[in-house]
Parts: sequence; C-alpha cells; structure tokens
Amino acid sequence: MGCLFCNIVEKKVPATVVYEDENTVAFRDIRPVAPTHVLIVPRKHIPGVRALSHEDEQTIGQLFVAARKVAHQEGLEANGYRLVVNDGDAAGQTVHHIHVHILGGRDLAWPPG
Ligand code: IU
Repeated sequence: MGCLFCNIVEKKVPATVVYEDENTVAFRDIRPVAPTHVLIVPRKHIPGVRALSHEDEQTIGQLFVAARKVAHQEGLEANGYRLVVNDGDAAGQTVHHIHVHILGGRDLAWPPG
C-alpha cells in the first residue's frame, strides 16, 4: 500500500483536496479536531522533521508559505490559527510523511495536551 499521504498526493486515495501547487497538496483531515482542520504536505516524501536535511530547506519553506495561502483561503487570518507538526511517537505522529496541521475556527488552548 505504501505511504498514505503519497497515495493522496498521487490521487490513488481519495481526499478532499482544498489546495495544490507544484510542491504541495492540502486536504481536509478525516478526523477534524477543530472547525477547520486541513493537512498540508509536500509532494516529496519526507518521513518527518527528524529526516530533514539541508536539501529540504526550499521544500519546507514552500510548505509554510502554502499553509499561509490555505489559511487565507479558509478565512482564518482574521482570528488567527495554529500550525502543528507532530514528530515521533511521543508527539502522536501517526503518518510518517511530514505534514502541517492547519487548525482554526475556534479558540485553541495552550499548552496542547
Ligand atoms: P499526525 O500528526 O501524524 O498525528 O496526523 C495524522 C493525521 O492524519 C490525523 O489527524 C488523522 O486524522 C489524519 N488522517 C487523515 O486525514 N486521513 C487518513 O486516511 C488517515 C489519517 I489513516
């Protein structure tokens, strides 16, 4: 079966895609924890933050700029929103293709659980 998010990027697995460009794809989380919960991933398979290297700097920069575009598109900029990257078991990472959660539409507690 391979990587779930690679399969979503390649349109082999359906997802509600809300944004895509040359480098990134954004789609709605199937188990949303906020009124707006979108995941944004690079098309390139990178397992997580701990796998990043110097050559990924452009990819990760593009990912964050695209996340800002999605947040704008989703109407989150007026009230604010949160970007979350879980890395590893202790953080609760379940899908090992680096992704940024875009969370908004309600007041978010801090610190996270
Ligand atoms: P995490 O940071 O690795 O914990 O986030 C993975 C997210 O992927 C999590 O919020 C899941 O609900 C979400 N997800 C999804 O959107 N579609 C799927 O088919 C699966 C997980 I599996």
